[in-house]
Amino acid sequence: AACSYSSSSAATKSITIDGKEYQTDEWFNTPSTITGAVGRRLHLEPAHPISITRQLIESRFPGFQSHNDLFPVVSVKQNFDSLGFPADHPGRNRSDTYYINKETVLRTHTSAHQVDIFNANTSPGYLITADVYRRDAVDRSHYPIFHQMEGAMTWDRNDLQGHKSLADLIWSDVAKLPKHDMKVLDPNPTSHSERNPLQQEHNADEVEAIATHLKRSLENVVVEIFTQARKAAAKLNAQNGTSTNPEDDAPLHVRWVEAYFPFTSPSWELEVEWRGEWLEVLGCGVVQQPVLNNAGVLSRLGWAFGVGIERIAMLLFSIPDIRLFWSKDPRFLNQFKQPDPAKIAPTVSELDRDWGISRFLPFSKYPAAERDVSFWLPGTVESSSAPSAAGGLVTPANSTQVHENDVMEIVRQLAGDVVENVALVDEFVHPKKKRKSMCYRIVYRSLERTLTGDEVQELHKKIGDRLVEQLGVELR
Ligand code: FA5
Ligand code: MG
Repeated sequence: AACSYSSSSAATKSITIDGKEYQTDEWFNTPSTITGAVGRRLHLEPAHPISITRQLIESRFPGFQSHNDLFPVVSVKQNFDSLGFPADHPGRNRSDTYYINKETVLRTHTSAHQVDIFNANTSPGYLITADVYRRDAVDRSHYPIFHQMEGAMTWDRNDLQGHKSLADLIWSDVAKLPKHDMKVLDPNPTSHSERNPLQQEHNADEVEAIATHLKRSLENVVVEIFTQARKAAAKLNAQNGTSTNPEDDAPLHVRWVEAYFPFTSPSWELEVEWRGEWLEVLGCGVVQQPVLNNAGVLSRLGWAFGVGIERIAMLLFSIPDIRLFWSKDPRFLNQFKQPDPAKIAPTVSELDRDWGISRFLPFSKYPAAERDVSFWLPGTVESSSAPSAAGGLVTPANSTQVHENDVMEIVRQLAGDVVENVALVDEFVHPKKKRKSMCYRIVYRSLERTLTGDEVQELHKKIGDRLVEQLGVELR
C-alpha cells in the first residue's frame, strides 16, 4: 500500500497509511519502509505459509469467531492503558514502539484489540490474527513486522448452564476437549505470588479449571502442528527415497514456563524444543479482571493467549529466515499451496487429516558479506571510583543515550531485506578519554541474488554516515 508524507506547514504534518490520514507530531518515529508494508496482509494471502498456518491453528478452535481484518493503527489506550501496562513500562518507549503521534501507535501485539472484542461480546471464544509492529533486533527470527494470533475464551458467572458452580461448568468443558498423548515436561510450573497472584475475584478451583482448559487447548494445537510437519518430512523422504532425518522423528518436547504480562495472572509461556533449543512460541494466562471490567463484561472470566505465527510457520515448513515471508520471488511463493478442503474437514479422522504442508526447499544460498562498523558514542562516561549506589559501575555522565534499536532501525531503513543479522561484537570504555566505543557486525546477504562488493561497500558507507548524522556518533 502506498504511503505518503505531506506537510502543509511546518507545524501540521500528516501521513497516509493504507488510505487513512493521520496527524503526526514530535512522537512520530515510523519510517516509510514500515508504513509502506501496511496492507500486505500476508495472513489473508491464499497459499501463503502465514495464511496456511493461521488456518491450521483456527481449525483447532471450532466455534470461535475469527477477526482477521482489524486495522493496525490503534490508540495508546488500546495498546497499553486498557491492558493495565504501567506508565513506565519499557514497551511504551519510542525506542520499542512505532508512534504516529503521542496518542497513536502501530499495534505492538494483537492484545490491543482484547477490550474491544470482549466488549462486543458476540461469542464466548474469539481469535484475532493480524500484523504487529515492533522496533527490534535484526536477525533470522526477528523482523519489525510479524503476525500474531490472539485467542480468548470466557465464561459468564451468571450463566452456569445447570452446573452447581462456575468451576464445575469449566471442568465439564475441559472434559469435552480432545485428549492428546504428547509428553509435557513441566505441565504445572509454580506461580510466584509476587508476579502472578491469585486474583481477588477468583477462587483457586476456578483458576485451575481455566488454566487446564487453556493449556490443553494450546497443547492440542502443538500436536497438530508437529503431526503435520512430520507428514511433510515423510512426504519429502518418499519423493527423494531418503530415510527419515532423526530430528524429524525425535519425540516432541514441550514445557510450560511461568511468565508475566500486565493483563493476565497467572501467566505462562509455552516452549517447544526444536533442533536442540527451547523456542518460545506463545504467551498466555488467566485474563485480569480489570481488563474485562474495562470491556464492560464484569461477570465474565476466562483465558487469553498470543502466539507468534512466523515462529510456528518456520517450524511447520522448515523456513530458515523470517525475511522469506516477505519475498515476492516465485521460487518462494510457488512452493506452497492451499490445503485441500476434503483432507482437512472436521469429519476426516486425525490420522488421515493432511494439510498438504511441504518442506521449504531453499533455492541456492547466496554468499554473505560481513562488515564491521565501530564508533564512539557521543559524550563521555564516568567510572565512579567513589562508592555509589550503582556499586562503582560505569555510569553515563554527560553521554547521550543511543538505543540499540536506533542502530537496528538505521540499518533496516538503508539496507532493508539484504541484511541478515546485526550484532554487537565489541564494546569498551577508553580509560583516558572516558568515551565508550561500540562495534557492530553487519551480515549482508540477499535471499534472491549475489550482492556485489561495490553494492555492499556503498550500503555500508551510507549506514556509517547515517549513524553519524542521526545518532551523533563518531566513526572510528
Ligand atoms: C505478547 O505479545 C502478548 N500480547 C501475548 C499474550 C496474549 C499474553 C494474551 C497473554 C495473553 P510476546 O511479546 O511474548 O507477548 O509475544 C508473543 C509471541 O509473539 C512470542 O511468544 C513470539 O512467538 C512472537 N514474537 C514476539 N516478538 C517477535 C518478533 N520480533 N518476531 C517474531 N515473533 C515474535
Ligand atoms: Mg514473550
